[in-house]
Amino acid sequence: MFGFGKRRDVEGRVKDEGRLPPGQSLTLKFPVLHYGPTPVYKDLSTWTFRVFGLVEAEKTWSWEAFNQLPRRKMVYDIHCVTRWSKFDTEWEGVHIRDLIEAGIIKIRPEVKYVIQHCEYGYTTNTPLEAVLADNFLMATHFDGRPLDPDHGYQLRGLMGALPGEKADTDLYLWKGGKWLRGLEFAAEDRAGFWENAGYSMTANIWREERYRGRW
Ligand SMILES: Nc1nc2c(c(=O)[nH]1)N[C@H]1C(S)=C(S)[C@@H](COP(=O)(O)O)O[C@H]1N2
Ligand SMILES: [Mo]
Repeated sequence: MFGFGKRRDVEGRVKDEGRLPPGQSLTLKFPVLHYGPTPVYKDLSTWTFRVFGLVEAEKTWSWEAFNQLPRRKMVYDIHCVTRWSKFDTEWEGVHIRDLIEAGIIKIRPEVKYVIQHCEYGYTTNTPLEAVLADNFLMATHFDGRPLDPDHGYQLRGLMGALPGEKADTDLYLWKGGKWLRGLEFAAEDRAGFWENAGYSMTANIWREERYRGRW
């Protein structure tokens, strides 16, 4: 079939380019993966985004104020631990390093980890380097449009790999929390939702760090 042929062709190309991590295969779709229900936002006036933990001053933004923050467009290859990968995906949103460099957020020197806090108590833990690297974006838009509810509307953490650049900070997609409501800066690592269910704390896609322990 045409669809199948195209999938295989594109997979062959990204594989030749060294962009297909071990154990992954390409999808042209955009699967939806999460635990629990999708939040419905009826009233954006009650939505807040909060930065807390080891910061000089805790901060809270309204949706309106969040949209005034400096923004970026990024292109990522995204890799799900359940073995699908999607290439050259286009996102727009806010990057934490831009906020730090602009003095909008001041983190303490002892910070080593960032915990993303999402609706319904979903959390995921990431090393500070991955969040400060280009790999992590707090995304409001995918493919030029606001996120679909199932993909994280109205804000999601997005963890992806820069096309063609292998980095230690290339992590699996679950390290991006959908329906993101806050970031906690921490000195110690703390397992999040999927990490408590057995997923890897470190989640490097090139080393296939999928699950905790060795099995
Ligand atoms: N809030 C929340 N975010 C989440 C999850 C979840 O269960 N809850 N699952 C993660 C997992 S396991 C993956 S693979 C990606 C999937 O993102 P997608 O549904 O946009 O493809 O979201 C991640 N973010
Ligand atoms: Mo996942």
